[in-house]
Amino acid sequence: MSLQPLPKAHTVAASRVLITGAAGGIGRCLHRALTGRYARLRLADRAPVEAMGANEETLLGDLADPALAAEAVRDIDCVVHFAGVPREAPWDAILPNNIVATVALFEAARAAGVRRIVFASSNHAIGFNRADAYVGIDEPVRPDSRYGVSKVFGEALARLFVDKYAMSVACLRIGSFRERPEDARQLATWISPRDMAELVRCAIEAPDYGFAVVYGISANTRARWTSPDAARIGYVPRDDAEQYAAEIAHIVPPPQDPAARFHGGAFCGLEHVDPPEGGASR
Ligand code: 15L
Repeated sequence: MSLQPLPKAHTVAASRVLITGAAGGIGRCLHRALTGRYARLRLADRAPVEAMGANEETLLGDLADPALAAEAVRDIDCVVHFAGVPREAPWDAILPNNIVATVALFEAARAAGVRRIVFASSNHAIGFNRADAYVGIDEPVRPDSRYGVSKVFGEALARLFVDKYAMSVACLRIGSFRERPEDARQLATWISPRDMAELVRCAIEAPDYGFAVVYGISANTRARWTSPDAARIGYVPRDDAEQYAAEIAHIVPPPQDPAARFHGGAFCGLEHVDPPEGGASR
């Protein structure tokens, strides 16, 4: 599916947008979709990014450095924060990249008067909820990994910045971002590139919404995550993983595997130990 740039925005509150993690998989998708849409698009990453238009700037460096974070947010209306380690990793990777850098960026944004942040959270913030139950945004968080803990941390930071500093922060609990879904779990968790770009566009452009948590999934027939806040930012997904069901519905882990029992899939199986017989049940 080729992704066309979205048409230019004429009447949006945020006309100067920063995307962090712009060289990553989702970052590149957002860049392609949003190029030309805003008065300024700044693209930050530790890896080089190539500008696509005259109104684009690139910034190379590590956001855990407060000076770099301050430079990244200067004269920006909306920060779209997708930088960080996108998978499970040791603490010495998660702490600097997903926690220290997120704090540095949020604090820099606040100090610079930025009013809005779009935060790339993840379904792994709730991954240890049982797969046979629907999960919305009021269930307790149950991270399934150190990576998931970093996303819970980011959501808590977001809540603080909304309640204390009256900013708008959207936490997008992204599911499985792929060109097409690859297994039975992703029939529920998939988000297409087109819907991903639309979700972020909505979070950038909607009127002030305070704190919002929205699952980043397409309009999947088998979806098990519910997003009442989606309507508040105007997100209406268009794709549905179901069209691929015949090819992939048979790709399932064994029923006793944690990957089958919990929402977070394979992340739940990593280092997983079942409670002893008669112990606390999950
Ligand atoms: C994520 O948060 C990861 O970044 C991605 O690699 C996928 O594993 C996805 O979640 C998922 O749950 O499928």
